[in-house]
Amino acid sequence: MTDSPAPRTGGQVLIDALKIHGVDTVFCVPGESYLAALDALAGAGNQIRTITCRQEGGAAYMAEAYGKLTGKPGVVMVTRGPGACNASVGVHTGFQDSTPMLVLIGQVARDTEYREAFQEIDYHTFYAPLCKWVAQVESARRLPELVSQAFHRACSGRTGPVALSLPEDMLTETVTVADTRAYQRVQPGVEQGAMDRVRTLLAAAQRPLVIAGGGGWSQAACADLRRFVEANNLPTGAAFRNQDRLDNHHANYIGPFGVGASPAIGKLIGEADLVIAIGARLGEATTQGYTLLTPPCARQKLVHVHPDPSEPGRVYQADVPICASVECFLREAAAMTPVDHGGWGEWSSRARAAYLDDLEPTPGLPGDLDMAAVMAHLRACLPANAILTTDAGNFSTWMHRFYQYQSFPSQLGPTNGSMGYGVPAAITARLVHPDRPVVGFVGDGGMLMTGQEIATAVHHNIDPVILVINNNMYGTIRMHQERDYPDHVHATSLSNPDFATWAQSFGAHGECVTRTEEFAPAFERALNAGKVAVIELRIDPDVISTRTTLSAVRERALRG
Ligand SMILES: Cc1ncc(C[n+]2csc(CCOP(=O)(O)OP(=O)(O)O)c2C)c(N)n1
Ligand SMILES: [Mg+2]
Repeated sequence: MTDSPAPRTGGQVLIDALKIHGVDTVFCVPGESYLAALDALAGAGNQIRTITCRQEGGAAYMAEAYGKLTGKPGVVMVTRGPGACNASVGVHTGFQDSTPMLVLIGQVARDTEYREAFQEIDYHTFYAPLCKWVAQVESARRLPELVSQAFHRACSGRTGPVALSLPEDMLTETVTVADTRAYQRVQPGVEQGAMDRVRTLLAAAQRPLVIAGGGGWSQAACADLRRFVEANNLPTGAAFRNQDRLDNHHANYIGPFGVGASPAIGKLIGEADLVIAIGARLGEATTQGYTLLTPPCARQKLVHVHPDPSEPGRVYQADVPICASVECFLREAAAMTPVDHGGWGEWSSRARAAYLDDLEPTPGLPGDLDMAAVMAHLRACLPANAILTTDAGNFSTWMHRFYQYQSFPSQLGPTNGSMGYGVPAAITARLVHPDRPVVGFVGDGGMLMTGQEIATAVHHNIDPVILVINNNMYGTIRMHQERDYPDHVHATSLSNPDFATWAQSFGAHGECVTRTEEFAPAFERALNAGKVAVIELRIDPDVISTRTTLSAVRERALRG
């Protein structure tokens, strides 16, 4: 903090503020609109590393993954108009995933605003539904205040992305201004009496069930979740792509909700008489299109804990709505006197048994490369702290169903189902945790959305392993097409490069696997390649998910 400040450019004030708020990494694609900030960033090299990316969508996904991994805002810097447009996909992902992010956008000079100047966009309007807050910094003198406010807003309550628009001439302006202190996270605590109401409902229940997920988690919150569900013997499921909140080997873990979930967990929630949702929004994917719980008044009693006061009660009227951060709620839940849970011992073990049954692969799926065997190998050989990232697509059902997450954070996925996430997230995971194995999963469709960020990994010596599950199609959409318009295939087939040689041309390690027995040695070589590695897994295109084939989907649809 500068007490008697010297004159600085806006760019310098901005980067000094980032340092004060603990930023150690910035993901960017450069633009002439924010050269002064880049110049200041160059001088901050010993405190802030700059990761130069190849497309702003990839850069924003990387920053989003940073937010998920660290709980601190991931920072992405992009240029005006086109840069901000490209970045928006990662900002939307951050919004739906409640991930703290700071988006810094170069903007046209102040004296040309509102003329539709070169690449000018009004970010208040454009980013409004994607961000918690958008501000344009009209004077360099206000940078310390507005950057501090941005960090505060990104990290308080329901965490999420915020954006600052930075006019080019504001960044070059020289000002004398004092810095602020570092931001502090402000979390809503649990209202007096709320835990008594939770305990009363729980004591009266016969078949309670917990759903854990959403933003604002930490290792401490995960440890408290474990204490709470253990002490009360509560079956605990994971919200969509939030499978790393409770060790999947724990006797109370009953599997994931969302895409690829087992029919058994759907039945269980149908039988439950009390649902305790901790941190999860209870969104469309987790609730299977709002069918597992019916809005606005679910049949089950509902305790809904969420850090945004407008959430418990928005879609579902909770019996006990609680506005609290998951950390605050779970601290109290872990300390709560356990209820007598003798009445639901059988319920709890039945729920766990259903999860363990679902780990058994579905028999009869065709092809020489068995993805269930690939997952069994990864489960056996990866350590508890390995991080798996995923793109969106049907291939991800293999990880959802068969991988067992054991530590937090170990799963990074876009709950908004945004393609292109898997590779950038894997790069960030390995950058933040160079000591932990990182495996990114992506389909052939998603790979060509942001796979060029392999060049970023090569450039910055970041070496995750990427598995490309290739079925030569936008398989998810093909599945829906066969279900709704059987035999009317349109716009879902793909022609792909040879992914191994494509990866090699970037300077990466590349291999192709077509048979089950080839996978283990190829994976070992990839882990030890000393550089980013891409393994293409050519699967039988008929295998459309962990449970069924395309031909079965089509035949069922044709039969009506
Ligand atoms: C950015 C984006 N564009 C389009 C979609 C719609 N979409 C969802 S899954 C999917 C196909 C994914 O194909 P691929 O990556 O090959 O995985 P597969 O389903 O074949 O396993 C598409 C196009 C999306 N979710 N995100
Ligand atoms: Mg595909």
